[in-house]
Amino acid sequence: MHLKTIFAAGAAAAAIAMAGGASAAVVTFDSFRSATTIPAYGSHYSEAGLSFYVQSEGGADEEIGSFGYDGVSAPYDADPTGAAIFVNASSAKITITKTGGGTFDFDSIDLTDANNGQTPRSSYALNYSYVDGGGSHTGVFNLDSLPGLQTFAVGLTDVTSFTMFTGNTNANLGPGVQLDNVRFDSALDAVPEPISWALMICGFGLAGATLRYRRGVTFA
Ligand SMILES: [Ca+2]
Ligand SMILES: [Ca+2]
Repeated sequence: MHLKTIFAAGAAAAAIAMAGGASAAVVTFDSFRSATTIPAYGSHYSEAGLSFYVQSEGGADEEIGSFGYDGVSAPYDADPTGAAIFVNASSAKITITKTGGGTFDFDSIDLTDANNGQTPRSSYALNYSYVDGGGSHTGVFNLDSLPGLQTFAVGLTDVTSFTMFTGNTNANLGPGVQLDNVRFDSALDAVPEPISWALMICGFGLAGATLRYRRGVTFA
């Protein structure tokens, strides 16, 4: 193998090992697709390392639903080939946490109002709050009134919990919501996995060997 090739291989192996500190994932909710009806799925759902918990703002359990079926509700279904979930209860909240505890980096989420633009809403402003290493914060997703999902870049790191407030009553204006494609990075602890260690040692070893060889040639 040519020296430059060896050096590149070593550097690449080291880079792969360094990149092993986080794993990107996406929650698609596609397991909600059903051929027959609109099921209610209870208040808890977990997929790909994230957990979703739907409650009233007072803390009582609420239901997750999905239009993900091949029936008359097709215009309401924001993901025609898979499924999205909806929460349309009055004054409900959807809390996202890392399954099993810890923090996650929240990259983006796809949203539309609960009826996917099929009926007018009193508001399209979806309020949220979240907790990260810097404390509690609030914000608003401003949804459009059109059918179809919008992707909202969130770009938050080290999030402990992220809560969206569905509103949809006069007392608490809001769109209800359908959500899909929650993209996140699950920060693995600083300790690399064994395969990463092997790649890193291999990478640094090759790089070191290359440098030693070059030094030998130069100063022989
Ligand atoms: Ca989906
Ligand atoms: Ca929309």
